[in-house]
Amino acid sequence: MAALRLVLGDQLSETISSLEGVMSDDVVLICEVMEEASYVPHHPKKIAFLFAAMRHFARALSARGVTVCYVKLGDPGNAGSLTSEVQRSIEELGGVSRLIVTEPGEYRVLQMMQAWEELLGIPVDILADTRFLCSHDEFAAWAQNKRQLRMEFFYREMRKRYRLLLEKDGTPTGGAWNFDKENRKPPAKGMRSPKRLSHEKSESTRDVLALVKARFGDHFGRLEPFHYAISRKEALMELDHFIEHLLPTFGDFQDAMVAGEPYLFHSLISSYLNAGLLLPLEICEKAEAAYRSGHAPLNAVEGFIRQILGWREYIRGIYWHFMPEYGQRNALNATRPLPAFYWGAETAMACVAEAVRHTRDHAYSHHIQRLMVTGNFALLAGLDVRQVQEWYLAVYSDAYEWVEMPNTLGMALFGDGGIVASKPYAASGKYIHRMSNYCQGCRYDPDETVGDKACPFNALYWDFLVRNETHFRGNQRMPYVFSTWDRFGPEKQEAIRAKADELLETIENGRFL
Ligand code: FAD
Ligand code: DLZ
Ligand code: SF4
Repeated sequence: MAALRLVLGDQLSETISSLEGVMSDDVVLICEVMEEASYVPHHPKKIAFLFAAMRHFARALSARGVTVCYVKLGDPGNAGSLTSEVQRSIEELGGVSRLIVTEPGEYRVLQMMQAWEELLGIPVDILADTRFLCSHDEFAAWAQNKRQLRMEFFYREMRKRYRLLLEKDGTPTGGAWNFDKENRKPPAKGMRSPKRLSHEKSESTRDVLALVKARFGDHFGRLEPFHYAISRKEALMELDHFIEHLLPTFGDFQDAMVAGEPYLFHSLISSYLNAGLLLPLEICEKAEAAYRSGHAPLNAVEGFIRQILGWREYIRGIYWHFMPEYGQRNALNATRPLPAFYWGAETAMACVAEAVRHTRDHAYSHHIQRLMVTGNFALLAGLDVRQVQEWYLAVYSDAYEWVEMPNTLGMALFGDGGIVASKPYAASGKYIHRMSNYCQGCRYDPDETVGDKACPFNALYWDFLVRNETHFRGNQRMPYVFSTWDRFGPEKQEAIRAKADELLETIENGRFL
């Protein structure tokens, strides 16, 4: 036999580098293993989605004539980890001359792979993941000699390189690189999101659901109803549905939050894209075509392309550029234990309860809920950066460390000291009030800072800034924040800080908030 080719659960693309030039006597190994399914307590929907998609992908490869060795979680002899399954396959198949893999999405797994050549006694080729649009070397070349890394400038380079929304003379379509001024409107009254697709479950998916219920039913999150796409065909249907029905409104309400509406106008493609069922360039090209044909406005299409070509590639670049040191950072020394309401315990904060409920039910919440509700609360309350990261990595079906860590540690928690974000995404209840209708149904009042009915985000916001004054007072992007605080005067300042102390104590003691 020529080669054993390992394909991981988030590498389900027929064009993945590890499958390039696959020969008739090669064997492709895909395995469900307990180690990957439990290194954090993944949401049951995330595990079910991946296992169902892995099984479907294996069948599609077999139908193409590729020899696939698929190991199910419950197979007798399943040795439980990627390393032990690779080892077992090599022993059982006999005559394996080399192992071919595509680099993984997590440093933890890369370290594992780097030890394989010595352990297995055969050559191990770890190939680049060419599904991404910016390689590690290209990112390093861009980052070199820059005092500050800023996504906006990275994104412009990527637009030029891929000629997306670019005119023949090299200028950006519409005369600007960024149309965010036109985006980010508060929700319109009574706003509802169009109906989403729901995919028929095959017998194989039903088997997976039974397996996940039996083995991971105790993890946080609801397994059913399960509507996820699990094949490339279904993922493309999701993408097309988004482009046809939602993209035109995507920009306007990108930052809006509405009670009872988990998805609004977001695309819901991150799980499919990160697992390999969709590819980033095809998504951007379809979005651009929607603009060129007059179907969607430029502010929406540019905003959407920026998320994928800009933010997604930039975030991945940051992860690999700064790991492993990045993972050790905790710039604001945040160590307070994660309150139980992140794992579904009751809270009177309507915005947090809503975001956690969406997360529990769908293994999804949209960007502004992740950043400005659960992330913002964690930032303001100084919650332990490792516990917060573990939560984000476990509960979202699109979460792998390469994308979760810079978003959580860097963007939401400012824990990387300002690599991803030039200022903290800290906001009081007033922001949530402006961008959502959550406060209408809340026990707390977003206009109050002290007193029994005061929105907890308010006192915590000021306390966060003052606690971390040495980091932020001189920040040029926060010019008026500290002058406002200074104008409050000692009495008001004291009352706010006393309220914040009371809130932090409530959190620490696990009392109801
Ligand atoms: P849309 O809003 O429709 O956006 C379109 C696409 O753009 C997304 O599918 C995604 O591929 C990409 N995108 C948008 N923003 C980002 C970003 N900041 N980083 C990377 N890609 C982006 N995204 C993940 O894919 N996995 C994660 O584990 C993850 N963890 C996050 C943790 C925190 C604290 C925050 C603030 C953000 C996180 N994000 C993560 C980014 C973003 O919230 C999700 O990509 C998005 O909510 C997915 O939903 P969607 O597909 O409907 O996205
Ligand atoms: C997330 C995940 C889960 C739940 N299970 C598996 C699995 O059983 N087998 C597998 O190959 N991959 C799984 N994954 C995805 C891996 O954790 C992912 O490939 C690494 O974290 C690298 O990104
Ligand atoms: Fe959230 Fe405060 Fe509004 Fe309640 S009042 S929903 S806690 S922002």
